[in-house]
Amino acid sequence: MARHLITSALPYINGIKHLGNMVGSMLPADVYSRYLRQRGHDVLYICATDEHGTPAELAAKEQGLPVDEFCAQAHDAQKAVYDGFALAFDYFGRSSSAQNVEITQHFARRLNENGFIEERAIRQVYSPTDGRFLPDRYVEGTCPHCGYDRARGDQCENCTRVLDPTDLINPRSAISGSTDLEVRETKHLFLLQSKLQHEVEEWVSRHEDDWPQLASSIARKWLNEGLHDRAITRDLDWGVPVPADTWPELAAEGKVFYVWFDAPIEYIGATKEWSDQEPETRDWKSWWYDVDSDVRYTEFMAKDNVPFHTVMFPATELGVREPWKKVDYVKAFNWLTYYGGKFSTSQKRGVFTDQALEILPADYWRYFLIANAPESDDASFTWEHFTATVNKDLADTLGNFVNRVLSFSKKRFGEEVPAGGEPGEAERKLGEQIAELLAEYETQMESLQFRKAASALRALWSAGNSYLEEKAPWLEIKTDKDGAALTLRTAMNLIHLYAVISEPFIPTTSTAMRQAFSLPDDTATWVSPAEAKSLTTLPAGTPFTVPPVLFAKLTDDDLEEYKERFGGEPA
Ligand code: B3M
Ligand code: ZN
Repeated sequence: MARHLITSALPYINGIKHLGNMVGSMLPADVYSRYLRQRGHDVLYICATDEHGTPAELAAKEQGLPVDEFCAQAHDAQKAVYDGFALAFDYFGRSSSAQNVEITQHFARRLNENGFIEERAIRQVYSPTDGRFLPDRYVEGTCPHCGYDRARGDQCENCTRVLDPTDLINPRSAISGSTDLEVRETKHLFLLQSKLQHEVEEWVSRHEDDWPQLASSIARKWLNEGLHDRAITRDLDWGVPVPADTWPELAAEGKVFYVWFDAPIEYIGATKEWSDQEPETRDWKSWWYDVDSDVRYTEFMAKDNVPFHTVMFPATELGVREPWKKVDYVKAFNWLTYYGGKFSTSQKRGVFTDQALEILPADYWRYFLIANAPESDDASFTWEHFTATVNKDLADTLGNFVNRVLSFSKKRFGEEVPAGGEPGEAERKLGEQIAELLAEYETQMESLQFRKAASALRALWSAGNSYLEEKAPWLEIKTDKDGAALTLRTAMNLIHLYAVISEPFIPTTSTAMRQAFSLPDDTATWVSPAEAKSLTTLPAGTPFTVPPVLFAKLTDDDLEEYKERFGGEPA
């Protein structure tokens, strides 16, 4: 079996993320990782907080903390939320780790030896009021491309174009708001991406046919515009230091690498953090170095991160001239909007992941978000849609089925899977339908089509409901007790099957469903369509308990309360 390396875009350290961040990177990566692990693959799912750069410094300043202390606390706070969402990372690291510093500096030295780094004097925005240079997000102003008036010096949030602080119209300091800015000369390292254009183009053309359209079209657009040489160092206190052995003068001036230079390298750095904890059993290099076809590498990210992952990071990896693993598949997402407007961390609008968990357990969110993932287009979050989906799919179709079947059977047959009856035409038809839908579910999961996978899962749950309605064991029992036992036993087999196959979406509920049955040696992590067909995994006589209601039905009052708290209209 192939080994699967999986990463999701590293969340910036600057604050708790909103639901849009969750659905565009970490959650689908977790669903996919869980699925592959269940299918018996060797999976390594790595993520980390992205701790350098101006976002970290600005957020620390806002909280009045030294930046290292701020990062340590904010890392733990984010990790706690991800645990709450049941994200099963193999490792969740920190880009400020010693491992990342080491590998980032190594990459820079190698790029330099290979002639892809050059020292250049550039003109940079300097603020006399703040007494410092203002890189990246330290400058805000109007985007020269789309006119958005809160564009940041590194990228315009509105049109996603990557910017240079000197591009901004009417620039102002993000620290003091001062518009008294000047441009001064300073020395920085440049990555000569223009020299790597052809190699990157050649590499992209070998992969883009496999990538989703969203990823390949963005990569193409960037390549067509031509790769520009980019400054990869900054005048900041916090970051990976420029190594003094190679650039003594810049190191003495305290220059650090640009956050987008070291952040993707942290995918490797975090793997080394993981491996350093148990070096006897975990080998980071066997995932990253000289392993081309042995490892399949899938990255998850929102569309604004695509240029960095399809073009710039590959350019870095190519320029290093060492056999570092490059991405095989880029799963990119559009935006999840909040009532058609933007979710925004910097403007604190929408539902944040910690707040979401205060309201309802993770499985409600996991299912809703993946079932409505912004895959082919942007998708809009509304409370109306959320509560309707929870009620229909989770409370009615799945939860109610489980409770109805188990409570009724317990009442009429006691606390063991009932014996009696022989499977007939209805069970044969059901088995075939289940096998077919399960095969469809597997196909969609394997092709990372999350919405379609969710539809297939929902259809599997619905098939159980249709069967139950058709057989109506609550009527059957009056005339044919064995028939009712068969129906309930078959339905319980479906519940066990649902427990296994729904795990990637709703892991906590799946565990509760599976634990309802005391099935000896219940260790199978997956059920193949052929096995599922017979619907006899769970034999008569298996003891069971009725779990508490799996999904609460949300009321009109709940809906009103959510809208009141978060605002239920476009911004
Ligand atoms: N932290 C941007 C973001 O969270 C950035 C991703 C880094 S991935 C190497 O959207
Ligand atoms: Zn713009």
